[in-house]
Amino acid sequence: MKTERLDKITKRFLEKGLEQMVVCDPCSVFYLTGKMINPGERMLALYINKESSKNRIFINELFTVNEDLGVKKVWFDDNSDPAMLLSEYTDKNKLLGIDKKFEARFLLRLMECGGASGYVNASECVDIVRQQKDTDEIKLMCEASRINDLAMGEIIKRISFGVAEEEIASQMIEIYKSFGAEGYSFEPLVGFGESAAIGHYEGGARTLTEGDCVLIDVGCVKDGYCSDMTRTFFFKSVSDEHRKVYEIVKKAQQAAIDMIKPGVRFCDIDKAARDIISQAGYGGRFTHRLGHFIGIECHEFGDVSAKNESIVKPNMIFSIEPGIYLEGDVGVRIEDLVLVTETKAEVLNNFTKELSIIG
Ligand SMILES: [Mn+2]
Repeated sequence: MKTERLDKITKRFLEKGLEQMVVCDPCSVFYLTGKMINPGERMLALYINKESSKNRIFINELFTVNEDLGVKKVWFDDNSDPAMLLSEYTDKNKLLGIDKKFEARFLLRLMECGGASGYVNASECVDIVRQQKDTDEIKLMCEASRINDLAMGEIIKRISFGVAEEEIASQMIEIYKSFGAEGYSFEPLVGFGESAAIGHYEGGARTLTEGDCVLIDVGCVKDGYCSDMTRTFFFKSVSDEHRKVYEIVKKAQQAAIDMIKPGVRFCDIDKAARDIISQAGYGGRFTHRLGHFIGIECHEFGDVSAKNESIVKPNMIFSIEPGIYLEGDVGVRIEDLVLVTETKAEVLNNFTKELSIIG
C-alpha cells in the first residue's frame, strides 16, 4: 500500500465521521496499491478501516495478483457471495463509506447482509486526494505529456491532400507505441474544417481542402498516467477570420494560465478565458467547460468550470482548453495540461501554440 496516500484518505474519512470505507474504483485501487486490476463484472473491493490491521482487499481468484500489495488478500471464486464475504469483515455497528463506483448489486447485497449501520458516499475522500499529485505522479504525468508533444509533431507530418480524418486518428496508436506509451488515454479526436466544430467528433471519411482547420485532440497513457493536448492547425493557408478566431482562443487560454496559482477559484479561471471570448463576440460559441482534472484517468474528479467554486492547490494537474466553434465552418481549440506550483501554473506541454500552417 502507498501509505502516504492511504493516510491522507483515512484522515479525510475520519473528518467525515467515518471509521471505515470501501474503495472499488479500479483506478483508486491502483492509486493505493500500485496494482491495476480490471475486474469486469466481478467484485473488487479494498476495505479500509481506521485500524489498518483490519484492511483487506477482496479479489476474484480469476485475477492473478502474486505480488504483495501490503494488504491482506481475501480470495473468492465465482461460486461465492463476495458482498456477504465483505460483510464478515466490516464493523457492522458503524457507518461505512462507499465508493460511487461500487455496483448497486454488490451494495444492495452488502446492505441485506447487514454490513454496516449506514452507508455514506465517501468517494470524495479518495477523489480529492487524487487531485493533488505526489512527486512520483508528477514525474509520470510530465513524461506522458512529453510523449504527447512528440506524437503531435509526428502526426502532423502525415497530414496531406487525400488523407481522411479517420486515417490520421487510427495512426496515433502506432505513433504512441513507437515513443514507449502503452496506448491512448481516449480515442483520438481528429476534425478537418467544419467537422472540428462538432463536439467530441472522432473523425470520419472527410479529406482536406486548402484553408481547412485541422483539430487534433489526443492523449496517451504512459506507466498508468494520462496526457491530453489539443492543437488546431490550418491546411496550406488560413483566412483572416479563422486567424482572428485562433488568436482569440490563444489569448483566452493564456489569460487563464496566467492567473493560476494556489488560492484562485476554478470558476474565476473559467471566467477569465470566457470573458475574452465573449468580449470578442464569440461567447455563445465556447460551448464547454474550460478544463478537467487528469491523472490515472483522462477525466478525473473536478473541473475548471463556472460551477466549481473550490480553490486551486499546489500539485494539482488539470487541462486548460478553451475553444470557439462556428457551425459548418471551423472549430479551434487549444489545450494544455498545467501543474500548479507554489506560485503559478507550469505548462506540461511544450508543443508550439503559434498559428501554424501545415501540409
Ligand atoms: Mn481534455
